Amino acid sequence: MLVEKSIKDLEQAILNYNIESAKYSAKKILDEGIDTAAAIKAATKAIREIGEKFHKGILFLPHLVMAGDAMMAASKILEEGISKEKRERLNKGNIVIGTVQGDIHNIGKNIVATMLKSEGFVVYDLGEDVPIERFIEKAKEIDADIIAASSLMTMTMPVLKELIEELERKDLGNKFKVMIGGGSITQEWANEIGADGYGRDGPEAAEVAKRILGA
Ligand code: B12
Repeated sequence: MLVEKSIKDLEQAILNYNIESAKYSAKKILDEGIDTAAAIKAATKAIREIGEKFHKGILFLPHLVMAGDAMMAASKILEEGISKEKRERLNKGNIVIGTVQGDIHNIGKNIVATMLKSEGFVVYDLGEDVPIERFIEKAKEIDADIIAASSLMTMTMPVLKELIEELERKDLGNKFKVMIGGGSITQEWANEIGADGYGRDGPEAAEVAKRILGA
């Protein structure tokens, strides 16, 4: 079927680190009116495959970064396809997302942000190296439902704990739910620090956000 072909093409473009082809497939997906969430799920599968090969030493860092670039180029186009009107109609909740202070990894966080958007959340992306105060300020400003924080390094894991402690100190622990993820994060760590949710990847992050908000 035509629908499946465009999604497969996108998956293949990422596996081939081909930015132009990823963009082309993303545009086709929009033209054909295909569900962007399905497209992002497929792209995440491709990135995961690249990640696994990287872990096994079959692929190297440049491959991962190039695949990430192809994924991000496609995501940007897919995001444009989610119209403002659709976002407002769908709005399942407001989410502030960022990578914690001291950490500049953003590929995974960007994927999660795109997935959340395509599932109907309004997402405010604060970028990388985000101080705790900035997460909290923005969450207050936009009346967020969830603060989603990414941490890729063991060194920055404690920042997530500090974020939750700071929210409690400010008596905001019940106001903003906290969802965490990233390479160094586990469900055990989420339980230990009292996070409201943990997601292994983009699609799971969207499921967890829906569960947290009962959306
Ligand atoms: C790419 C990469 C880089 C790139 C980053 C490019 C970029 N724009 O992000 C560059 C080269 C810049 C880089 C730099 C560094 N890196 Co680096 N990097 C990686 C690498 C190879 C892949 C990360 C990645 O993008 N994975 C692919 C994405 C798709 O996966 P992901 O990030 O895990 O995200 C998914 C999930 O975790 C989840 N998720 C992510 N965030 C969130 C958030 C929420 C809320 C939820 C629910 C889910 C979720 O969903 C995502 C999508 O599926 C990892 C190794 C690895 N195997 O992870 C090392 C790694 C993370 N880096 C590491 C290190 C040490 C560094 C440096 C300090 C190196 C140095 N000495 O300079 C610097 C960091 C500087 C800093 N202050 O941050 C270490 C961390 C070790 C540790 N455990 O502490 C790792 C593990 C490598 C290693 N084995 O040593 N790095």
